[in-house]
Amino acid sequence: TVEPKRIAVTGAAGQICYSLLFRIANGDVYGKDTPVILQLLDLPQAQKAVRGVVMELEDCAFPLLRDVVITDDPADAFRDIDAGFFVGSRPRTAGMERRDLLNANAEIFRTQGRALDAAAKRDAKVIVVGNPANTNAMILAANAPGFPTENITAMLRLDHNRALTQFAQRGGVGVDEIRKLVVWGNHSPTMFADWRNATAAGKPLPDVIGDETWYRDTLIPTVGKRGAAIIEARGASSAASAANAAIDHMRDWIKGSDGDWVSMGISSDGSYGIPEGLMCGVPVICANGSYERVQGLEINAFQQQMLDRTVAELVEERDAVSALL
Ligand code: NAX
Repeated sequence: TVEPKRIAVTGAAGQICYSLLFRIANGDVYGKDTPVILQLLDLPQAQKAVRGVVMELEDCAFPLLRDVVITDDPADAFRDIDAGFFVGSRPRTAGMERRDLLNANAEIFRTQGRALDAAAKRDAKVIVVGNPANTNAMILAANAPGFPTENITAMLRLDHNRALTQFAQRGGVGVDEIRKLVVWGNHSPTMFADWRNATAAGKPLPDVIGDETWYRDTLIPTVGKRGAAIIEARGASSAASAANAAIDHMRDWIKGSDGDWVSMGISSDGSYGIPEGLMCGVPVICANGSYERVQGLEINAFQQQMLDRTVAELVEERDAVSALL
């Protein structure tokens, strides 16, 4: 018998979790042989709504779902976890400045970092989805000094998946034929979808598409503004696709990425001139339950310019919350 995995999910009453929890309970992260226990965190005023979602989880009769914990206490939510999906965060409300938003979230992730440090297994894998995801992940790591920083990551995978489909449609290839794509930087419109090393069915992707102007002037901004386009069309922000990206990120980290690159926000070691400690999207290869940053890529002037822009934004965010680091 396989021991159940304990998985904390924050923001459990929210719209991303309305998709995410069902995917986890279905075995989409750890696989169909591994039972799971969900440990759900949300604010006190959202507890009733979480109980409603749990009723629906029960009504799915998922064979792998062994137990569900519902709590508003981070220490209870993170106790002995193997994995944590940090989805909950403070949304921007009318009249709120960017700095206020950064600070409100920094407070949340400071508290949760301390609870993670006190309660989680040291080898737990953490993904931060709640925005500003990269900076929230950095605060979480800074406030969990006894927890390995490499086990805390930020989600760039939705941007990565968005770029994959845009390239595949333009190139007339399958999404699964594209490899070695990366989205660098911040999960924000400054992120940089980089095709330089990518291949489609074994051929260089830039040659397959053969239109540098389209890449620079259409692809990059389309991916950067995709979140806004979805809000405009749907009247609500990306939810099922965000949940799917979080599942992809964690499944690949646990099971491996089969030699392919995936984009993950990880704590910078200074590679590519990215200041140490920033949680920045970079290319990684996942194998044996961990990830390795792809090293030694040659960066041309255009890539450098795009990287500089998104890294500058991460530095700005870090400076805005520096008191909580
Ligand atoms: P919702 O507003 O539907 O849900 C958020 C939930 O978090 C609510 O139930 C709220 O009560 C809870 N929450 C707030 N503060 C909390 C705290 N301190 N502890 C525990 N729970 C708390 O948002 P949803 O659409 O689910 O999005 C969640 C977050 O993901 C947002 O910050 C959003 O911006 C972010 N996203 C990040 C993406 C990424 O690629 N990194 C893409 C999708 C999404 O926009």
